[in-house]
Amino acid sequence: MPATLPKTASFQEKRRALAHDPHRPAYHFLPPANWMNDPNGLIQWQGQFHLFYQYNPNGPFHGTIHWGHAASEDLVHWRDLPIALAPTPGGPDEEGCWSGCAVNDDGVPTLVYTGVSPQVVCLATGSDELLAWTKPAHNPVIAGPPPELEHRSGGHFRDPYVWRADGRYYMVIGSKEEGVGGLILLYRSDDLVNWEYLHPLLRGDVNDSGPFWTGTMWECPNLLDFGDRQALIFSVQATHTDLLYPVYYTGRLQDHRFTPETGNILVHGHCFYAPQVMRADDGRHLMWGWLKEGRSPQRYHEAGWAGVMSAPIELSLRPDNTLGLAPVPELKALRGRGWHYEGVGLNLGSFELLADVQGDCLELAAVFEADEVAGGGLLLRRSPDGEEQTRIVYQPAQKRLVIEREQSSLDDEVDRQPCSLPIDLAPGEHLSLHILLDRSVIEVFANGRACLATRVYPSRSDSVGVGLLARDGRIRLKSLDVWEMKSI
Ligand code: DQQ
Repeated sequence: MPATLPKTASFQEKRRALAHDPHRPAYHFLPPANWMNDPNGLIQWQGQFHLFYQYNPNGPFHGTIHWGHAASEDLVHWRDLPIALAPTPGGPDEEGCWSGCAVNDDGVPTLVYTGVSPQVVCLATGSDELLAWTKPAHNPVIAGPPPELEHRSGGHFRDPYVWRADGRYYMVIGSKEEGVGGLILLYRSDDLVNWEYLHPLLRGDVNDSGPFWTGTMWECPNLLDFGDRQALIFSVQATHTDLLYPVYYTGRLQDHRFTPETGNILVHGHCFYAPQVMRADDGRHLMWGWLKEGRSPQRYHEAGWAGVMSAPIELSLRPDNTLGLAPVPELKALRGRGWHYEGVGLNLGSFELLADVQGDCLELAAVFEADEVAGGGLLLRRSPDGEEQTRIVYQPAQKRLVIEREQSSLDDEVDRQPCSLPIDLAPGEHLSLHILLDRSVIEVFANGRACLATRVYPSRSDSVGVGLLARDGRIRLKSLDVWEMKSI
């Protein structure tokens, strides 16, 4: 935040002060200023969507964690609301109000969250409009891990996620068994206050590396109900500073036991983390995640803000029991000027810039012909001379989509490692990419079943070109649509 702006500045003043930052996303939600991490407490209340988030009002770094709050009628435009939770001196959340969820407890809005330190479960009940929150005197409602884990979890016990079934409350919470792996613990309650520990719902194995490593500690669990199948989603830590990725398992939850059938990394790219999923009134499973910074702490201190929320993503259960992901259709409301192309082809070793299309806030939908996407793809954020550019390239031999970032920025304080998404196309299947570009944010949805997210920080103001690239073979686009996206 510019040094001239006092801490007491209003949300609006803070937003205005940062509005000209070329890296600051324009149509993804982020706080007025300072630090943000996980989405929390997602709930639809009296028709409005409420999004809470891990927030530090004291600067762009993880510390003094509060719950920021915003609301939306359409999932697209958000209104800042007063901070919902702040640490209470002398209370069980004195060192931070960490992640948790929101529950409609027979008409009483209730936040179930992590107090630190040590990590415990706390409650807060809300006023009718969700604007004022009261912490009951009986906090914490769970004072720590179950006795069997007391000396084996290293105190890792956080991020309660609550749902109702058979007239009772159930809760999953993230933990670990040191040297063994991550844990999701299951609890039950009738009143959100008195909790009975049941057993681990899922256990990780730190020594098992395939098909993906599930790390040493599991946080931010979610339980999704798709009828005859359920899904567990959680985020995987390697160490407390190395946050890997969110993963999911689908399977069956029966008699309080979960039998996983299939699993995968939910969003690739090491940028999207700690997602939370809510059930909207219309039945959709809606997910937001934290998009971490890909630049040095020094850079985000200078910028005055760090962290941004992903686009709202709808999750679905596919016929093969994997999860499908797609940005919600409500985002179409932000589309401005658009361009449509059909049957564009490009020969080996060439690239072509789209003459009329430029921008750093765009939505793109590209459908590549099945057999003709060899080593080709799209160019984004390209400067006219190509000095800066970001390439989204499909590599058929490796069966993966790569975002090449080594030329994304001239600034050596930013991460320029490539990031990739495994995607295996069936014979004859087109490669269909749905891309959201929002200044420093890139989210790519591939064939409705896989997602790759990353951050780029071009340093040149003219790095706004868009183009096509055919590197190792010929490419042919069945169609390409590009829209300018409006700011929210
Ligand atoms: N972030 C929160 C924790 C959670 C972690 C702290 C995940 O509750 O485990 O800000 O990013």
